[in-house]
Amino acid sequence: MSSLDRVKEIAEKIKSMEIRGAANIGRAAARALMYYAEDFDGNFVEEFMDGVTEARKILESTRPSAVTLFNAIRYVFKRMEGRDVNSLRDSVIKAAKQFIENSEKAIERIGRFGAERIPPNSTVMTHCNSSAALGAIITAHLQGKDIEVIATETRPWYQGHITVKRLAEEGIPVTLIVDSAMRYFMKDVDIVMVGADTVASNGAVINKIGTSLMALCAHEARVPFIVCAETYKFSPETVIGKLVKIEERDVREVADPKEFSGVKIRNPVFDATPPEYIDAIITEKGVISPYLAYEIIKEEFGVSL
Ligand code: RI2
Repeated sequence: MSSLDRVKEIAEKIKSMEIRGAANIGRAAARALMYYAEDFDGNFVEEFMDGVTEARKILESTRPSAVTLFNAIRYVFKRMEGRDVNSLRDSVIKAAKQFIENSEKAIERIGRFGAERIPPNSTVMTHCNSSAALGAIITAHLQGKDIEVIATETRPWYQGHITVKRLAEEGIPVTLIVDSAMRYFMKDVDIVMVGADTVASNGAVINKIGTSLMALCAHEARVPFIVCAETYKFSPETVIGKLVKIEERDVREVADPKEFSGVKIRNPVFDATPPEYIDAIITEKGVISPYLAYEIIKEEFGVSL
């Protein structure tokens, strides 16, 4: 067995979306590095470093828009230290565990802060399947706020199905709608709560395709549009001008090209919501205006220009 086997296995699952959801992807990347360190049975520092660099490359090539993946790896690499294999191994395992623990705590805090924003007897709309946004909705429900949820199915992967099943399990009244019905139902909604894959330094939020449309509908109807995002969703690269790559996945996720000869099919899976349509971003460090994204990036990652 090679020390990269479990890394490759996790990378494959991230690529095929068996492991999905931005937070989950970040934790999986940290776990993969931990497995690499655990499985490494060589004696040479150089060999360990070559392997961990290869692991990084494999993981980073899976989903280009998932900043959590890059930030999780960055977190572990920053804390990797030692002059021998044993200390390197221990530091990687420790950092990966820390990242996973911080991520779980962040979701719990966002749940608490987010629940404060959900009024009693209200209807919340959500898109896709975000553990951070669901945390807030479920916490509000557990606080006895008597809420209901309208959730989009979220083509082409139908992650909305996971959302509605989860909410129904919690005993929250929930309605499943097609994505294009979001404006039709916006008139019944008190607050929109979604997650984020990436937050850029100008406060734009990159999330599942259709999110920016939901923000536009909410804006038109004067419904608050709230994003739940841990600080490791913020992208340091955007400070130096890099644009967040919008992942375009296999078109067969949308339709079988063989049935549509002469037709071009496209499948972008994320879109960018500009900050002017976002009322607040709920992070584990508190509720902020999207225009404070740069400050969060500076504090979390340090900015060297
Ligand atoms: P949490 C998902 O991406 C969705 O876009 C969701 O809104 C976002 O990650 C955040 O999810 P995908 O992996 O981190 O389904 O809040 O493409 O769970």
